Amino acid sequence: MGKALDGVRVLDFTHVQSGPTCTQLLAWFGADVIKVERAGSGDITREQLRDIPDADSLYFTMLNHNKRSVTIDTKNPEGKRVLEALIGKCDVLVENFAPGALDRMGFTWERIQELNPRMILASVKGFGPGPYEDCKVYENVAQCVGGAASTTGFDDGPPVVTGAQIGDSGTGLHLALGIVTALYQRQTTGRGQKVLAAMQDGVLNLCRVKLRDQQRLERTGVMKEYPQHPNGAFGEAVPRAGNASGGGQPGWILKCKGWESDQNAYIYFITQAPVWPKICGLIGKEEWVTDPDYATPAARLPRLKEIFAEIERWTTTKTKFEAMAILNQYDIPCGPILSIKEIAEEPSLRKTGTIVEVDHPVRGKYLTVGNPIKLSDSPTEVTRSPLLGEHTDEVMAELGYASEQIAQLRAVGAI
Ligand code: CAO
Repeated sequence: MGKALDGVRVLDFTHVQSGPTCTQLLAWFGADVIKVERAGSGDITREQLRDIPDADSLYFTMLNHNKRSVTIDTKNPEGKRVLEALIGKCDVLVENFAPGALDRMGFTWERIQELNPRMILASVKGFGPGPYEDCKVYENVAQCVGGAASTTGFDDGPPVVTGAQIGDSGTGLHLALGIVTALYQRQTTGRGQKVLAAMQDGVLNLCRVKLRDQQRLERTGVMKEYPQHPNGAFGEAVPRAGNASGGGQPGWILKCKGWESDQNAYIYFITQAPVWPKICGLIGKEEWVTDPDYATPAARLPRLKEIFAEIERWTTTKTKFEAMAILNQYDIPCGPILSIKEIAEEPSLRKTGTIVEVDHPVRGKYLTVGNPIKLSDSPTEVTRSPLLGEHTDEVMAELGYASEQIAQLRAVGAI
């Protein structure tokens, strides 16, 4: 079966996490992704957080599946010529260098357009145009400047970053959508264009509901579903909401059987209004169905702490999986806190290809997260990440270089 992006050639100048997640997605959808790396060292993540000496790290392998690797010294004049040939042949150039690095290599947008007017130039940067546009940015910086850290954690503690890589992988996803959209528009215009996904913007997009709450707070001075209500105080900015639900249905994380020794023996419990009578029945509080202090969502809001404490008395008598099974019988929305170990071992995720075992010639078998986006007519087969420069000769031959020329370029350090 063909793939959705068959025939699309991507010149992949990405490194670390944000850019590589984007190009890995494009590769999973069928694009030919040619990753350009520096000879000898390559993407810095090849050697970061290594668990096996001399093997590409899991950090690298898990972000660079289904790609080809070529080594080119982009500062060498001969190397630049090879790059020019590649730019002429490719549809998309993706990069996440520090601001200005591509220009310093000599590949300004104007030069790229001269070489290939159909080229789509896609970039991840830390910030969009403005006072911080020249700054380098990593994941947690993006979480801090995009609104996530100030709104994560508990009211009485410091800001907290999340383990979800919303700055890197989140921005990679945004960029991938920008690229396929630009490819679509190119079908009618015949022209390429620049696509920019700034990490601050990507994180803020994912924190959209917090900007909603900022404006609600400014208008009314209170947000009744937040834990600060009714006993705490609200300041000028959206506060950290602990584990409160982001939407109109109050929720909280509650202890389950075994919580004393297992730090993941918890469940997220949502007191969805339509199933309130079922919740009351389950926890033995039938009187709350009709008691005016508890009968309506508005009446319950100032009493959420007490309500969740009562529900927790029930959840602590069950394991998180027992609680999940019972609650689902009553259509009560909930979610056990799954450890990464439990997720890695979950058979249904293996079956759908969301968790995949991959074999690598140096490191052997390892687990990775497969393509989370499933297309019925473009299934994803995850193949291992390339060794450094594994495809240099192959790609050079495709560009029309003879083997003697390739050897010569290698001798002068251009590839
Ligand atoms: N041959 C020769 N030189 C190469 C090369 C190659 N194949 N590939 C890269 N280089 C050079 C670049 O030209 C650049 O040189 P100059 O600074 O002299 O122009 C140099 O390598 C370093 O590039 P960099 O500044 O992008 O890398 P860094 O390690 O200093 O910074 C990062 C890393 C991520 C902070 C920065 O790239 C950045 O801010 N990127 C944008 C935001 C981003 O994507 N952040 C997320 C990263 S994942 O957490």
